[in-house]
Amino acid sequence: MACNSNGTTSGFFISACGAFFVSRQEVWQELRGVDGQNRLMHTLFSFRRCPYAMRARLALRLANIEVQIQEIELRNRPPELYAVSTKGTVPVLVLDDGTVIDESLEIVKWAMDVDEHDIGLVTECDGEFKNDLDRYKYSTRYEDTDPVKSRSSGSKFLFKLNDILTKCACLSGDRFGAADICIAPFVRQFRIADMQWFDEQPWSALNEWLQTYLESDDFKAIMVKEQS
Ligand SMILES: N[C@@H](CCC(=O)N[C@@H](CS)C(=O)NCC(=O)O)C(=O)O
Repeated sequence: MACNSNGTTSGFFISACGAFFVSRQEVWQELRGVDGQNRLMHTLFSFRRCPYAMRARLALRLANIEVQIQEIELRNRPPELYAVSTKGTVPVLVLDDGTVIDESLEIVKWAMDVDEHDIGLVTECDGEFKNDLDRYKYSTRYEDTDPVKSRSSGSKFLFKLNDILTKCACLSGDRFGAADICIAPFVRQFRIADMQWFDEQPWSALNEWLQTYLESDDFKAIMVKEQS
Protein backbone atom coordinates (compact mmCIF):
# COMPACT_ATOMS: atom_id res chain seq x y z
CA MET A 1 0.00 0.00 0.00
CA ALA A 2 1.39 3.43 -0.91
CA CYS A 3 0.09 5.51 1.96
CA ASN A 4 1.01 4.58 5.49
CA SER A 5 -0.30 6.50 8.41
CA ASN A 6 2.23 7.49 10.98
CA GLY A 7 2.33 4.92 13.68
CA THR A 8 4.72 3.02 15.80
CA THR A 9 6.70 1.51 12.93
CA SER A 10 10.38 1.83 13.62
CA GLY A 11 13.58 1.81 11.65
CA PHE A 12 17.28 1.66 12.30
CA PHE A 13 19.31 4.82 12.62
CA ILE A 14 23.02 4.44 12.19
CA SER A 15 24.95 7.27 13.74
CA ALA A 16 28.61 7.93 14.52
CA CYS A 17 27.88 6.40 17.92
CA GLY A 18 26.63 3.13 16.44
CA ALA A 19 23.24 1.70 15.57
CA PHE A 20 20.19 2.33 17.66
CA PHE A 21 16.50 1.91 17.23
CA VAL A 22 14.32 4.93 16.63
CA SER A 23 10.60 5.23 16.04
CA ARG A 24 9.17 6.78 12.93
CA GLN A 25 7.47 9.28 15.20
CA GLU A 26 10.86 10.43 16.47
CA VAL A 27 12.24 10.75 12.96
CA TRP A 28 9.24 12.75 11.96
CA GLN A 29 9.63 15.06 14.93
CA GLU A 30 13.29 15.51 14.07
CA LEU A 31 12.55 16.26 10.42
CA ARG A 32 9.53 18.43 10.51
CA GLY A 33 10.17 22.04 9.76
CA VAL A 34 8.10 25.08 10.53
CA ASP A 35 7.16 27.92 8.27
CA GLY A 36 7.40 31.61 9.20
CA GLN A 37 4.17 31.32 11.18
CA ASN A 38 5.37 28.36 13.20
CA ARG A 39 3.15 25.85 11.41
CA LEU A 40 4.50 22.38 10.77
CA MET A 41 5.53 21.69 7.19
CA HIS A 42 5.32 18.72 4.87
CA THR A 43 8.70 17.21 3.94
CA LEU A 44 9.59 15.72 0.57
CA PHE A 45 12.59 13.39 0.36
CA SER A 46 13.85 14.03 -3.14
CA PHE A 47 16.74 13.56 -5.51
CA ARG A 48 16.99 16.44 -7.97
CA ARG A 49 17.57 14.39 -11.14
CA CYS A 50 15.14 11.56 -10.35
CA PRO A 51 12.23 11.67 -12.83
CA TYR A 52 9.82 10.28 -10.21
CA ALA A 53 10.86 13.02 -7.78
CA MET A 54 10.50 15.64 -10.53
CA ARG A 55 6.89 14.61 -11.04
CA ALA A 56 6.21 14.90 -7.30
CA ARG A 57 7.92 18.29 -7.01
CA LEU A 58 6.05 19.71 -10.00
CA ALA A 59 2.67 18.39 -8.85
CA LEU A 60 3.17 19.90 -5.39
CA ARG A 61 4.30 23.19 -6.89
CA LEU A 62 1.40 23.43 -9.35
CA ALA A 63 -1.03 22.59 -6.55
CA ASN A 64 0.52 25.39 -4.45
CA ILE A 65 1.42 22.99 -1.68
CA GLU A 66 4.39 24.16 0.29
CA VAL A 67 6.94 21.52 1.26
CA GLN A 68 10.44 21.54 2.57
CA ILE A 69 12.70 19.55 0.29
CA GLN A 70 15.06 17.05 1.88
CA GLU A 71 17.57 16.46 -0.92
CA ILE A 72 19.31 13.10 -0.62
CA GLU A 73 22.16 11.36 -2.41
CA LEU A 74 21.04 8.09 -3.95
CA ARG A 75 24.50 6.60 -3.43
CA ASN A 76 24.45 7.51 0.22
CA ARG A 77 20.84 7.36 1.35
CA PRO A 78 20.29 8.65 4.86
CA PRO A 79 18.81 6.45 7.60
CA GLU A 80 15.95 8.96 7.97
CA LEU A 81 14.71 7.91 4.53
CA TYR A 82 14.56 4.22 5.51
CA ALA A 83 12.97 5.13 8.80
CA VAL A 84 9.98 6.70 7.06
CA SER A 85 9.83 4.18 4.18
CA THR A 86 11.63 0.85 4.15
CA LYS A 87 11.61 0.89 0.32
CA GLY A 88 14.37 3.48 0.39
CA THR A 89 13.27 5.02 -2.90
CA VAL A 90 12.52 8.66 -3.63
CA PRO A 91 10.28 10.56 -3.67
CA VAL A 92 8.74 10.17 -0.23
CA LEU A 93 6.34 12.74 1.12
CA VAL A 94 5.95 12.99 4.90
CA LEU A 95 2.89 15.07 5.70
CA ASP A 96 2.75 17.45 8.63
CA ASP A 97 0.55 14.90 10.46
CA GLY A 98 3.16 12.16 9.94
CA THR A 99 1.40 10.36 7.08
CA VAL A 100 3.91 8.87 4.64
CA ILE A 101 3.31 8.65 0.88
CA ASP A 102 6.14 6.75 -0.79
CA GLU A 103 4.99 6.35 -4.41
CA SER A 104 5.31 9.25 -6.82
CA LEU A 105 1.94 8.71 -8.50
CA GLU A 106 0.26 8.57 -5.09
CA ILE A 107 1.89 11.91 -4.23
CA VAL A 108 0.52 13.38 -7.46
CA LYS A 109 -2.93 11.94 -6.68
CA TRP A 110 -2.77 13.45 -3.21
CA ALA A 111 -1.87 16.85 -4.64
CA MET A 112 -4.28 17.06 -7.57
CA ASP A 113 -7.08 15.49 -9.57
CA VAL A 114 -5.96 12.49 -11.59
CA ASP A 115 -8.50 10.80 -13.86
CA GLU A 116 -8.56 7.30 -15.34
CA HIS A 117 -7.15 8.50 -18.67
CA ASP A 118 -4.14 10.02 -16.85
CA ILE A 119 -3.61 6.86 -14.80
CA GLY A 120 -3.72 4.67 -17.91
CA LEU A 121 -1.01 6.70 -19.65
CA VAL A 122 1.18 6.97 -16.56
CA THR A 123 0.92 3.22 -15.98
CA GLU A 124 2.14 2.63 -19.55
CA CYS A 125 4.96 5.11 -19.01
CA ASP A 126 6.09 3.55 -15.74
CA GLY A 127 5.84 0.02 -17.14
CA GLU A 128 6.87 -0.87 -20.67
CA PHE A 129 8.22 2.55 -21.62
CA LYS A 130 10.44 2.87 -18.53
CA ASN A 131 11.71 -0.63 -19.19
CA ASP A 132 12.70 0.37 -22.74
CA LEU A 133 14.12 3.68 -21.57
CA ASP A 134 16.44 1.98 -19.07
CA ARG A 135 17.62 -0.55 -21.64
CA TYR A 136 18.22 2.19 -24.19
CA LYS A 137 19.86 4.81 -21.97
CA TYR A 138 21.73 2.48 -19.61
CA SER A 139 22.25 -0.51 -21.91
CA THR A 140 25.63 -1.39 -20.37
CA ARG A 141 23.86 -2.22 -17.09
CA TYR A 142 21.90 -5.02 -18.76
CA GLU A 143 23.05 -8.23 -20.35
CA ASP A 144 22.00 -9.13 -23.89
CA THR A 145 20.36 -5.80 -24.49
CA ASP A 146 20.26 -4.06 -27.84
CA PRO A 147 19.85 -0.31 -27.19
CA VAL A 148 18.61 0.38 -30.72
CA LYS A 149 15.87 -2.23 -30.33
CA SER A 150 14.90 -0.74 -26.96
CA ARG A 151 14.89 2.73 -28.48
CA SER A 152 12.62 1.55 -31.24
CA SER A 153 10.32 -0.20 -28.78
CA GLY A 154 10.16 2.89 -26.52
CA SER A 155 9.44 5.06 -29.56
CA LYS A 156 6.07 3.35 -29.98
CA PHE A 157 4.88 4.98 -26.77
CA LEU A 158 6.35 8.31 -27.87
CA PHE A 159 4.46 8.13 -31.17
CA LYS A 160 1.31 7.41 -29.21
CA LEU A 161 1.95 10.54 -27.10
CA ASN A 162 2.63 12.51 -30.28
CA ASP A 163 -0.68 11.35 -31.67
CA ILE A 164 -2.53 12.57 -28.55
CA LEU A 165 -0.66 15.88 -28.75
CA THR A 166 -1.69 16.48 -32.34
CA LYS A 167 -5.29 16.49 -31.10
CA CYS A 168 -4.94 18.10 -27.65
CA ALA A 169 -2.57 20.72 -26.30
CA CYS A 170 -1.57 18.43 -23.44
CA LEU A 171 -1.61 14.74 -22.54
CA SER A 172 -4.24 15.42 -19.88
CA GLY A 173 -6.41 17.37 -22.33
CA ASP A 174 -6.58 21.14 -22.67
CA ARG A 175 -4.46 21.85 -19.63
CA PHE A 176 -1.10 20.62 -18.41
CA GLY A 177 -2.27 18.03 -15.91
CA ALA A 178 -1.24 14.91 -14.07
CA ALA A 179 -0.36 12.85 -17.15
CA ASP A 180 1.92 15.64 -18.43
CA ILE A 181 3.52 16.15 -15.03
CA CYS A 182 4.18 12.43 -14.61
CA ILE A 183 5.37 11.57 -18.11
CA ALA A 184 7.43 14.61 -19.19
CA PRO A 185 10.47 13.78 -16.97
CA PHE A 186 10.78 10.37 -18.64
CA VAL A 187 10.46 11.76 -22.17
CA ARG A 188 13.16 14.25 -21.19
CA GLN A 189 15.42 11.35 -20.17
CA PHE A 190 14.74 9.51 -23.40
CA ARG A 191 15.74 12.62 -25.34
CA ILE A 192 18.91 13.15 -23.31
CA ALA A 193 20.20 9.72 -24.42
CA ASP A 194 20.65 11.11 -27.96
CA MET A 195 19.24 14.57 -28.44
CA GLN A 196 20.10 14.88 -32.11
CA TRP A 197 18.34 11.62 -32.94
CA PHE A 198 15.33 12.55 -30.81
CA ASP A 199 14.95 16.00 -32.39
CA GLU A 200 15.04 14.51 -35.88
CA GLN A 201 12.11 12.14 -35.31
CA PRO A 202 8.74 12.92 -36.92
CA TRP A 203 7.05 13.66 -33.60
CA SER A 204 6.93 17.45 -33.83
CA ALA A 205 3.92 17.81 -31.47
CA LEU A 206 5.81 15.81 -28.83
CA ASN A 207 8.96 17.88 -29.34
CA GLU A 208 7.03 21.12 -28.99
CA TRP A 209 5.28 19.88 -25.84
CA LEU A 210 8.60 18.80 -24.31
CA GLN A 211 10.29 22.12 -25.13
CA THR A 212 7.39 24.03 -23.54
CA TYR A 213 7.85 21.92 -20.39
CA LEU A 214 11.64 22.35 -20.31
CA GLU A 215 11.46 26.10 -20.86
CA SER A 216 8.70 26.72 -18.32
CA ASP A 217 9.41 28.69 -15.16
CA ASP A 218 7.82 25.88 -13.16
CA PHE A 219 10.25 23.27 -14.48
CA LYS A 220 13.20 25.60 -13.89
CA ALA A 221 11.95 26.21 -10.34
CA ILE A 222 11.76 22.52 -9.46
CA MET A 223 15.27 21.92 -10.84
CA VAL A 224 16.94 24.56 -8.67
CA LYS A 225 19.68 22.94 -6.59
CA GLU A 226 18.61 22.60 -2.98
CA GLN A 227 21.10 22.63 -0.16
CA SER A 228 21.36 19.11 1.24
N1 LIG B 1 7.69 3.44 -8.03
C1 LIG B 1 8.51 4.42 -7.36
C2 LIG B 1 9.87 4.45 -8.05
C3 LIG B 1 10.81 5.46 -7.42
C4 LIG B 1 12.26 5.16 -7.82
O1 LIG B 1 12.62 4.07 -8.32
N2 LIG B 1 13.13 6.15 -7.56
C5 LIG B 1 14.53 5.91 -7.82
C6 LIG B 1 15.29 7.19 -8.09
S1 LIG B 1 14.93 7.85 -9.68
C7 LIG B 1 15.14 5.30 -6.58
O2 LIG B 1 14.86 5.72 -5.50
N3 LIG B 1 16.00 4.31 -6.78
C8 LIG B 1 16.66 3.67 -5.72
C9 LIG B 1 16.29 2.22 -5.59
O3 LIG B 1 15.54 1.72 -6.42
O4 LIG B 1 16.77 1.58 -4.66
C10 LIG B 1 7.81 5.78 -7.42
O5 LIG B 1 7.07 6.00 -8.39
O6 LIG B 1 7.97 6.59 -6.49
